[in-house]
Amino acid sequence: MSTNIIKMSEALADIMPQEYKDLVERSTYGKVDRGWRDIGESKDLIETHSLCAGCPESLAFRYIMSSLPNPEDTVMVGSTGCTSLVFPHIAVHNIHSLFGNQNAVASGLKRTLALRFPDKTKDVVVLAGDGATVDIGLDMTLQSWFRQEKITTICFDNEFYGNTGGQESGLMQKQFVAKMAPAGKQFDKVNLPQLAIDSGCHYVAMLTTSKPMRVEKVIRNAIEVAREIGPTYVQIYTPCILELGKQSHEGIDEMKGAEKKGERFEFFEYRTDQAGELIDKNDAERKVRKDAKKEARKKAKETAKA
Ligand SMILES: Cc1ncc(C[n+]2csc(CCOP(=O)(O)OP(=O)(O)O)c2C)c(N)n1
Ligand code: SF4
Ligand SMILES: [Mg+2]
Repeated sequence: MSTNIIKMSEALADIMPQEYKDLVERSTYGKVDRGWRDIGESKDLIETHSLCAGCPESLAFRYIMSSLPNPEDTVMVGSTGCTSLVFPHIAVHNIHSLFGNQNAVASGLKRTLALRFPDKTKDVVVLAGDGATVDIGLDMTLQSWFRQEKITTICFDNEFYGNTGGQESGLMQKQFVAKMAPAGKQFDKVNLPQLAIDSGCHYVAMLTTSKPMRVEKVIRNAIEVAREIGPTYVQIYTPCILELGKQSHEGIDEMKGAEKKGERFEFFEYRTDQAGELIDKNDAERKVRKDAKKEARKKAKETAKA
């Protein structure tokens, strides 16, 4: 299959911004073992997206995009919210679903792609906010897990409805007061990772986006397990710096604080035995490829010297 995913109309080429040209020409399609370290040389997301400056959602998006194991054969499913503002700026096939319906849409898509392309591996990845995943879309989210759909669900957890000005969500922390939720949250954050485990997910992780390598590994694991075994769930803290009254550079510190031991976003990972076996096997294969590459580089250097 061609890795030529997005194309520029020749008639418009002379007026397209350089950013868009870079996206067309320098995406990392076709590269095995891609990851966040490719960000400097490649491009999967336009920088001038419409999120607030410094919003951690943009960081998380970038790490996820660079970590998709098979971007040329991936379809992402978004939902209404701040996350959806980025989808028009990415170089991966994507669908915008009605708010809350994302896991139902992804389920149908996954099944259709399996029928249409029986000889291919097509990954379907949902990426939606906490309001879409846990509140209005909870039924669709859980039912897709009950049905063991082979899809990955990623929730950008900013602990409220960001896009509509700050309403309470099930993932909001207790006693938090938001602009549109002045009474303060009366009960604890819903434990969705536990619900995901109880609902049949084979790989579940909760993390912040402060450590790119961690995001890369988690995303890769979640997608590869979903591809072979069944549903997976990843919850990433992407604080709304606007609501928290933080400067654009302060998102990272907020995430580092929230992932400390005992804090609500301390790193958590769960794998079923079957998922664990697959992850170990894939890691071993990756290591063989990495060592072979290292050896080839060493040999090339020696040859150049001689
Ligand atoms: C069916 C439907 N209900 C409600 C809305 C209004 N709406 C748009 S975005 C949003 C909240 C999004 O919150 P979340 O999913 O947490 O994403 P965030 O903006 O925080 O990233 C709501 C309620 C809508 N667009 N469609
Ligand atoms: S409102 Fe908050 S979550 Fe939405 S783009 Fe701005 S900083 Fe990010
Ligand atoms: Mg939200």
